[in-house]
Order: sequence, then C-alpha cells, then structure tokens
Amino acid sequence: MTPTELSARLREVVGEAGLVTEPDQLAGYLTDWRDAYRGNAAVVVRPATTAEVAAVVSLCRDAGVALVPQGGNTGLCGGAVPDASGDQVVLSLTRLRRIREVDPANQTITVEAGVVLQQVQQAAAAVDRFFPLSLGAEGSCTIGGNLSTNAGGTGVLRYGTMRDLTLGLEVVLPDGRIWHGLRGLRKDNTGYDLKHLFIGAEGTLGVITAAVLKLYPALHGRATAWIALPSPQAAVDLIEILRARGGDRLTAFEIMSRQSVDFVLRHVPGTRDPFTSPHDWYALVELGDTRTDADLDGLLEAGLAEAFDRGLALDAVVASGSAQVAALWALREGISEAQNHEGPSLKHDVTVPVSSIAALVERTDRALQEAVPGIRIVVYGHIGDGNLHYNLSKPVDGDDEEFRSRADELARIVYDSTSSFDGSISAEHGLGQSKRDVMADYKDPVALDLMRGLKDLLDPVGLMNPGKVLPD
Ligand code: FAD
Ligand code: 2HG
Ligand code: ZN
Repeated sequence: MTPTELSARLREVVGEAGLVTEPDQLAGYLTDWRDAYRGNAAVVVRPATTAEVAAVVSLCRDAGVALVPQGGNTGLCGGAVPDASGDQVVLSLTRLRRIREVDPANQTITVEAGVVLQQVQQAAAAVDRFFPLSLGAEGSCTIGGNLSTNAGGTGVLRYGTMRDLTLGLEVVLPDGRIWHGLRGLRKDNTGYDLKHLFIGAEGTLGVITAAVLKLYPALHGRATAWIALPSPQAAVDLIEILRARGGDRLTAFEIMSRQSVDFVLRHVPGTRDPFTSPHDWYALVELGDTRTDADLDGLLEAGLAEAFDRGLALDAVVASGSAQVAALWALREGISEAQNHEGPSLKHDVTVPVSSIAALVERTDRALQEAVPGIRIVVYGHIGDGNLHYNLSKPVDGDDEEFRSRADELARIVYDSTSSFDGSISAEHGLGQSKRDVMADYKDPVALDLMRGLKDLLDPVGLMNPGKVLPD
C-alpha cells in the first residue's frame, strides 16, 4: 500500500476530522512540549472510538507502517514523538474523550484514553469522591498517557501510582483485536493480571482505549505547610514523625533544594519566598482527612513542634486559606518550567529506598561538582516515595552546547550513584527514547530478556512504537 493509499483508507475509517496531513497542523504532534525531541510524520490519525482505533491498527499492520500512540504529549522522555524517518503514523487518542460511567458505590470511574486527567478529578469531585493522581501537567495529560507511563506525581505516598489506581483496561492489540478487560473488580484471581503488561509499556504493546479507575472518599479537610530543613535526612525523619502522628492523613511530602526554589522565584511571576532568609532545603507537606472537623492544623503544628525540638525544622509556615495553599504549591510545581529558562535541563528521574535518600544526595552531589565545578543541581521531588528529580543546569557562565555535550557523562554519574543504592534510573517518567539505550546497563539481563519475549509475543512485527523502551 502506498502512503497515499494508506491515507485514503485511514480517511475512510476516521473521516476528514480524524486525519491531519497539513504541515502547519502536523507540527504540534511532531515535537514534545519542551521541544527536546523532534520527529517527522506525514499523517496523524485521530480515531474517535475503540472500533476506529482497531480498524486503524489493522490497516497499519497490513500496510507494514508503525504507529506512535500519543495522548497529551506531555511526557518527558520522548515516548510519544515519532522518529525522524517520516514513515511512522502518529495515533492521537485525544478524541476518545468520553467518561463512560461513574459508579460511586463501587468507587470507580470508567473513562476513555483521551480524557484529560483534570476532567477525571472533576468528575470524581462532582459525586463527592476523589481521584488521587495529581501532577503538574494534569490540565493537559491524558489518562491513556498516565497509564502508559504509570504516572506518579504528588499523591503516590498515600494512594500509589497509576498501577495501583487501575482495576480494568480496554486495549487494542497490535493484531487489531480488542481485549475487553474493563471490569471494576477488586478481586479477580482468574490467572495472570494482564492489565499490568500494558500499564507502563509506553505504547509498545498495544493501544489503551479505556480504563476503570479507583475512586476514594473526598477529602474535606486539608492542612498545608512549607518548612525549611537543614538536610534531606531531616526530611526523612520528619516524614516518620508525621506518619506516626497522622497515619494515612499524610497525603503529600515533597522536597526542594534551594537551587530549585531560586529558579522558581526568578522565573515564575507572582511567586515569593515565604521566609525572610534562604535555607538549603524545603519541604511541602500536606495532610488530608475525609472529615471537615478534623484538627489537621493542630496535628501538623504538633508534628512541627517535635521537629523544631529535634533540630529537624528551621522555619515553617502553615497555610491559612486556599490562596496561600496555591501560592505554596506554585513554588513546587513551577520548578520544571522555571529550569527551562536557565539553559538545557538535563533530567534524571531516580528512585532509591527512602532510607538511602540522604546518602544518595551526598554521594551524587559530590561526584557532580567534581565533574563540573559550579554545576547547578536542581534536586527536588517526591521524597516520601524515594523519588528525586536529579536535574542539572550549566554553571552560571557556562555554555549551552558544551554542557549538553557532557549529558551522557553526567547521566552516568547520577545513574551509577543511584545503582549503588539499588535504585532505579526511571522512577515515574518512563524510558521513551531518552533512556532506552542506557537501560541495557542498569536493568537485570533476565528481566530484559523477558521484556523482549513479551514484545515478540504481542507485537511480532514491531508495529507499536518502535525505537522506544527496549534497547536494540
Ligand atoms: P504522552 O506524552 O502523549 O505519551 C506518553 C507515552 O505514553 C508515550 O510513550 C506514548 O506513546 C504512550 N501513550 C499515550 N497514550 C497512549 C495510549 N492510549 N495507549 C498506549 N500508549 C499511549 N509524570 C509523573 O509521573 N509525575 C509527575 O509529577 C509529572 N509531572 C509532570 C509535570 C509537567 C509540567 C510535565 C510536562 C510532565 C510531568 N510528568 C509527570 C510526565 C508525565 O509522564 C506526563 O505528564 C503524563 O503521564 C503523560 O501523559 P500524556 O497524555 O501527555 O502522554
Ligand atoms: C515533577 O515532579 C515532574 O515536577 C517533572 O515529575 C519533573 O521536570 C521534571 O524533571
Ligand atoms: Zn515528579
């Protein structure tokens, strides 16, 4: 089938509204939001139903043309961007945007892959329920992308990752068949749990078209604090204090280095330092409760008093009112964007056991400063999950190109250090194209063999997102 014939056949399936071929309209699908990865494609196909997705997959399989699934295109590893050949077809799922069912008694919501995360949160709130996945890109990322990257974010500490929030999936397989696994069951021991193959697969094993997700009771009470800390170890100790006092009420615990906060204060309009003098580390902590009359401020203040007594906290502000809560979260959520204003951001999304966090930071910072004196280390993230974003910016007077040319060497330093604590080189962003080669050096070889075997079983011709996840 020639490319023109394939386009004509695809148009028959998805209609005029479902096909993009004009270069100016294609552009947004061919690069990621940071413009860190660029690819090429002559066609973007946008089916609106699961049956259309299945027909598109079958057509592309028959034509021998590879597909690159894409949701909100907010991923950080280039997984949704096609390669440079121009031969791949981008399969955008953003027209699959129906919320199929909300079942408050079963505490579930059934949504299609293209529904934006924020819309799921809002639909849950409308029935006095809570969908806990929360991340900076929630206004534009999609449930299909969240599932395919097994997204994490700030609620993992209490509620887990997307893997933990999913009960059932509907998937179009690379051979065009539809797996109807959309069941809202908390218990189902009828053999292998297939949904976990597709969650976190970054579009390499099939196309997720819908999911049954877990809901939780709505949180009606909330307390938020911004705390200055002397060290990452103090943050780990403070988590223990707050867990001992508040149990599951601890819903978020984020850490930020001063460098990270400096970038936000410099580049994000309207932000300001809650304290009068700078500190080396900060934590943003949140408690939540289903009851409106729970004294969460009191609980937080008692935990902080213990932390001050033990020298674990140096200063703190407990937010009064939603405007202050939003202002504190802006200091955290602005880091990713702010760093883009300081030249190339070399991103490393690593995880170690929480008990090893302090030693990881000490060892990694020292090695990085030795390699590039003056390097600006933008460490922050979900410390309660052992997950730090070990992002790097060039020294103040450094040169962009020279810094970029050292990316592999600096990544090795971060990953070797992470590995020495039995950690992972991708905590929550996935592998995409940016980390797939380096994976060969850090993943257990037997695990890699099994992954290749699964890929061969489900996608023997390599139709789904080739060049991503699996090293050559
Ligand atoms: P895309 O970027 O479009 O795709 C991501 C991957 O999934 C690609 O490999 C793509 O091929 C595949 N894919 C997409 N849809 C489907 C589908 N339906 N079926 C099969 N494969 C599919 N991530 C976190 O985990 N935690 C965070 O805290 C976090 N914060 C972020 C903050 C910002 C400001 C930004 C920009 C990103 C952040 N991310 C975070 C990255 C995160 O991976 C994405 O935001 C989100 O999960 C991706 O969703 P998406 O719809 O944009 O997917
Ligand atoms: C976050 O936690 C995201 O803010 C993005 O995972 C991290 O931009 C990054 O490196
Ligand atoms: Zn993160």
